[in-house]
Amino acid sequence: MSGSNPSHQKTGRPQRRRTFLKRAALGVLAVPFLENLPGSLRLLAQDAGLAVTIPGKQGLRILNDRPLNAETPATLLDDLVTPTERHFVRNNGLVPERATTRSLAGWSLRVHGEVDRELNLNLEQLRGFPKHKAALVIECGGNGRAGFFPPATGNQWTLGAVGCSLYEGVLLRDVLNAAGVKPSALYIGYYGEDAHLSGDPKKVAISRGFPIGKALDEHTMLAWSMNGEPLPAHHGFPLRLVCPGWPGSTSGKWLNRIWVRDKEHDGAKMTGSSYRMPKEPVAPGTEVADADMEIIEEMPVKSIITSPGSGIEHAFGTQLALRGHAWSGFGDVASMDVSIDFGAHWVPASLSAPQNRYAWQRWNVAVQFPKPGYYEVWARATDQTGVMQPMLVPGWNPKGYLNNAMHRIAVKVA
Ligand SMILES: Nc1nc2c(c(=O)[nH]1)N[C@H]1C(S)=C(S)[C@@H](COP(=O)(O)O)O[C@H]1N2
Ligand SMILES: [Mo]
Repeated sequence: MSGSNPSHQKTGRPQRRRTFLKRAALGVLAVPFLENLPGSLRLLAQDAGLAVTIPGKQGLRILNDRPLNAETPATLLDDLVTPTERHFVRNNGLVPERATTRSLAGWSLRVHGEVDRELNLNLEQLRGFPKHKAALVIECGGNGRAGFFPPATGNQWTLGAVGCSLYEGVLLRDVLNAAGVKPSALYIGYYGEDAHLSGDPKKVAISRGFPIGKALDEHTMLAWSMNGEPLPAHHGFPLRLVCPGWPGSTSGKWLNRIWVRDKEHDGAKMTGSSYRMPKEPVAPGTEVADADMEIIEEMPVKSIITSPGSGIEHAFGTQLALRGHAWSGFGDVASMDVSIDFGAHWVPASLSAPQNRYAWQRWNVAVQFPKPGYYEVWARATDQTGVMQPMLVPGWNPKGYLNNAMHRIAVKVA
């Protein structure tokens, strides 16, 4: 993983607990259908090294079961367009019943607030707007959290809370313009149908948003389809926002309401330390007052090595082909380089243009090792503003956001 020993996946769990879990899970070995186990047992089984599946997903690593949070190992992110089975899942609350029953009865999208006319649109009416289709990166703001020390609480994502799937729907701006955006409009806030973990209907699991400028930009979508199919239950059926280039938390799922506001939205997980960074850099472990934090907007430049995986053995004297993806919330990625000598020399990789703005970009390179032995391959993207990925974990922050350290893999050349 990024910023620490590349040959180990850090889980943030102390070793003692793992051993205990291993023993505890042996009791469930006799259960033939692991996917039918209750969630807590699935986690135990996974910790014991058994293959645990989430229905509709393949090879994901479960970090939390209630709410469901699961990331994708880097080698399973090799596709240019991430298949739905391999797209990470980040739920803050409980998947709404509608997403499983697939019923549209009683569903509409309400658009209200600083608009000339309130809208209530069903899916058929939404389909009447000009269609929009794009491959878009969604990356959780906490992707890479496991690399921070002292550790930040929350899901210990390593590299895999990112995906680039194909979304189809309409532009948010077309719908907002149909409602007529008043000059007083400053920000939008989203609401979805997922319930708070407590089950308390007065509590909201998450309600975030973004400035009206981002809402009216030509890339922000209301999507009903992912990879050519109606949105799956975990990804927001029947409608979600896709706000590319910004933290995944802005891409509201199970969407049923957009509130156009005359001030910054203050819904659940918009305030306090949620999805916020210290305004000024702080020493690791510092307590930061809410007033000294600011909302995360663009996600920084980043890349992953999707092939080969870490820990492979490679035949001496032959070239090793490496590839992966690179992306940035600040514009296209301009160049991609790899190093096989801990950053002493860099080899440029070939880098493809994105298939559309905010899609990730494929990179490829072949390297030759000078002698047998142990190597690390480091991969570094540079975006079009000239900013590159840091070698080590960047600025510590209380919630462990925005770790875009270079991905490193271990290679044994023999
Ligand atoms: N309604 C709702 N929208 C949501 C969330 C949620 O829990 N509820 N999680 C957010 C977060 S934090 C992320 S990173 C993305 C994850 O999208 P995915 O599960 O499709 O990968 O959805 C966002 N939209
Ligand atoms: Mo997230």
